[in-house]
Amino acid sequence: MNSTVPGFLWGASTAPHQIEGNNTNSDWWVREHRAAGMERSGDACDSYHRYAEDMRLLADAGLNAYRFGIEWARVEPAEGHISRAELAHYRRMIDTALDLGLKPVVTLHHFTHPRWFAEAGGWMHEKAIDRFVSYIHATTTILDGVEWVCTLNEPNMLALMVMMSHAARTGETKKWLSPTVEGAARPVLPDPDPQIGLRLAEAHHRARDVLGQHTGAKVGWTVACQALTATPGNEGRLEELRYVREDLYLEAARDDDFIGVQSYSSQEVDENGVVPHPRHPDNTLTGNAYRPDALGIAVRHAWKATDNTPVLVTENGIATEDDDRRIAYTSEALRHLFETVEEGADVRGYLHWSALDNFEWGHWEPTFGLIAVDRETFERRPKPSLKWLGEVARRGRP
Ligand code: IFM
Repeated sequence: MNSTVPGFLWGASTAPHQIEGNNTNSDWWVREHRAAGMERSGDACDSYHRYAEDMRLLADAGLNAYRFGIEWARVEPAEGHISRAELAHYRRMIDTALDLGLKPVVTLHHFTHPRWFAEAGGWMHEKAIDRFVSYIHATTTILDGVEWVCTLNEPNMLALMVMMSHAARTGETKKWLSPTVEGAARPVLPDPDPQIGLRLAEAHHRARDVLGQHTGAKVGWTVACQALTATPGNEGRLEELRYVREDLYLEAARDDDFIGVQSYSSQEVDENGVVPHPRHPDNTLTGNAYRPDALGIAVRHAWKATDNTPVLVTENGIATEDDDRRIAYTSEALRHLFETVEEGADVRGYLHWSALDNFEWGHWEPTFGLIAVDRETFERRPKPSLKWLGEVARRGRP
């Protein structure tokens, strides 16, 4: 690809619970302190206090965008009580990004909930959507100047989490399984319940309406795109499985301003369902197959399934200790991404997961970051991959 895409966002992504630290009023904090076999987020990367340093590193490297989140558990610590101080904190983050020349891409929900919401029944409660929309309403007061807003992160993974928590609460299973990590160690992830998915889609649509009325932002949601492909003769099975895992969520984005594509690997579907990642020395630290080509497959499918909704790659990356491998993976993934641009897909940006090595939902081992973080001193150590991605960004093409 020799030409650049005007206005293309080149950046990195994070999520509040994974980097901020001490998100003590959230359901995930409670879970980490109760569930066996889970590491705790604790101080995480202390980005709640060090966000300006994080952003400066990205901007100095040459990136022009940063995706970060607003934490509902901080903004609404008790039902109906909105913390003006926490909203002001997130407004300072937005201003810092803008001052540094980074376009803020703001996520309003990334897996975590306030404790009160979870304890009252979470997404299964009849008032869940009203509660979520009321929080969204509160965030609109600080979104002036923000061009990109994501309502719910990976609603298809969230639906699985809701399903598992509900099953644990009702005694159907006692074991908590993290869809983001344990999925790779088990044969395959279960299918999310489409009823939960439809409920989340309704929440997204209502949030989108509120954001449309009160802000000038482009609004979308970000889907875990699994780049599923059929083995010969299993195209029908692929369609069925892909609907409950992904297409329900992509189709719900048809009237959105953009679709957030999040891609890491690819899996086949055969007559028995999704084929587990083959065990191979190349697998990443989360057990996924090394498949940089997944991004092209994911974007092509998302572009089609959303009826040509503009695409923003809101996550793509690799869990590895070897930074050369991160550069090789990302370079290849970008090559596949820009092939989709040449084919005609309207791709607006690429945000790498992740800016920092961070808390991978119960695990610290899988390191996805462009920047390493010393967990005792919180010193940031940019990796060569940050410099490399910054150079790609300055050049404007892979
Ligand atoms: O860390 C997660 C992120 O929170 C959601 N998408 C996948 C990432 C890597 O597993």
